[in-house]
Amino acid sequence: MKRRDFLKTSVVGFAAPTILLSGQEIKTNNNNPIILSTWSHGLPANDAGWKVLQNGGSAMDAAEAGARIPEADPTSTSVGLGGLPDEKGNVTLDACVMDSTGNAGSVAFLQNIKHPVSVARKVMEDTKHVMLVGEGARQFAVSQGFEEMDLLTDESLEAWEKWKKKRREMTPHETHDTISVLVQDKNGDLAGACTTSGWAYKLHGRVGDSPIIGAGLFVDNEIGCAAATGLGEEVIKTTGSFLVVELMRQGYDPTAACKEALHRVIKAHNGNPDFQIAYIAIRKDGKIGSACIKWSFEYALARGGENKLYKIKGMI
Ligand code: SD4
Repeated sequence: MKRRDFLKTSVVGFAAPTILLSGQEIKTNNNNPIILSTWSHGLPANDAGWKVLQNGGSAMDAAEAGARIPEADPTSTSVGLGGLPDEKGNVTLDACVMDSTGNAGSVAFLQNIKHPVSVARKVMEDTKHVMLVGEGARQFAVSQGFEEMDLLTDESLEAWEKWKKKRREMTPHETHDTISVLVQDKNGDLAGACTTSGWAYKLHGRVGDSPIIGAGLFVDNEIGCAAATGLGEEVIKTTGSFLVVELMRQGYDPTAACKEALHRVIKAHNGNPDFQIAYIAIRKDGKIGSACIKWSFEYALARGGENKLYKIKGMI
């Protein structure tokens, strides 16, 4: 059976498809760029990324430009400026990028810098490392000319002060808004970016999945790319985005791959987890997919001159 026919017919539900050892037969989607982002702020992120693509920018340029939009938006309460702080009132940020060459950069537990995604890109391009954290990441950002600023807004300070009185544990689902941006440019190359302030009122020092390559984001230019939003601890434990890409390599279609990765989490929680995870994915041939555990999830898809929000239902 030809690979193309196999992809059309093979994957239904959670049945394991025949394992194909290489994704090299997946045809490349050329001249039909795609930007796929999490949540409704993915719409303005996609617009920004699209402009970059139109001006000849790469998939990586577009993913970074897209992620910077909610980072700079004070009303986006889980990303960058205005992101809800940890339990001590510190805004601590996680972000990563991965490009079509398999190169990656990441920052975690970064404070006082509005655009962690751009710092992550600097780590990728201007250092020999993949990941910088905390004070070291901040010092690196400053050395690269990033401006330091207080990321608490009047609103996020007020919300934190209100929370402090009761100290009720929030789940990432209650304060969701992590932005993950996946891009396929006109050459068919893939890249992604992911940025967040993470779990609102988390323990000081907590780092989620979003800066962890393979968890919050993974790109394999031969196969596809995937990214996560939701409860980072559970995404890390299942190496979620890497798993989605590997499942696509094995022949799962993008939505089936997202579902299978989530199915493992659901199974580990006796079929009824009380938290949300959602994945988005683009396969090299331009097919996109998404799935979420429960409730609903929205992704923004820009393709062929349109940029639209799609709502999907949870698996359970
Ligand atoms: C985290 N995955 O820090 C992030 C939170 C998130 O939508 O995605 N919220 O665990």
